[in-house]
Amino acid sequence: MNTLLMIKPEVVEKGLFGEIISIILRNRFTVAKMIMFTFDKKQAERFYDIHKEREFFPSLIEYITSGPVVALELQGEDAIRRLRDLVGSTDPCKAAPGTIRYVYGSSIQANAVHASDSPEAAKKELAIVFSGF
Ligand code: 3AN
Repeated sequence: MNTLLMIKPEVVEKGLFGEIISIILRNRFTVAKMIMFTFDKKQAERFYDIHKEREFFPSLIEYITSGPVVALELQGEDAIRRLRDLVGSTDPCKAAPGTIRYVYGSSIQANAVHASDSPEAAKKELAIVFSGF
């Protein structure tokens, strides 16, 4: 099952998305699709709908629509689990050294990247991001 990696706006703005793509490629993932785009509000609300009752939801939507993201559909052996391991904990302060969020994350919200956490999430998120491609 393929998975989604999304490089978040603050990393794209700093011009660091190439470093993250290099890490991905060096860890034996294959890029099936890649796109740079800016979420509109409706698309972001659908993407993060499981969090819609959380107090941080409005702030999360504002942040994720604040600038372009780079999204990659990745394939590879055990891709969903391996990518989550490589990405690290949601909170960069708790992420293990060597993980992407340990190196590039700034806060629990601006945590550098998103990675699908289950086959169902991957299917839904890939459909939202790559609809029409
Ligand atoms: P993950 O991205 O590790 O799967 P989720 O699904 O719990 O983590 O959270 C989705 C996104 O919501 C996070 N990447 C982060 O940007 C934001 N988020 C999660 N928890 C918080 C929080 N306590 N405060 C602010 N933003 C949060």
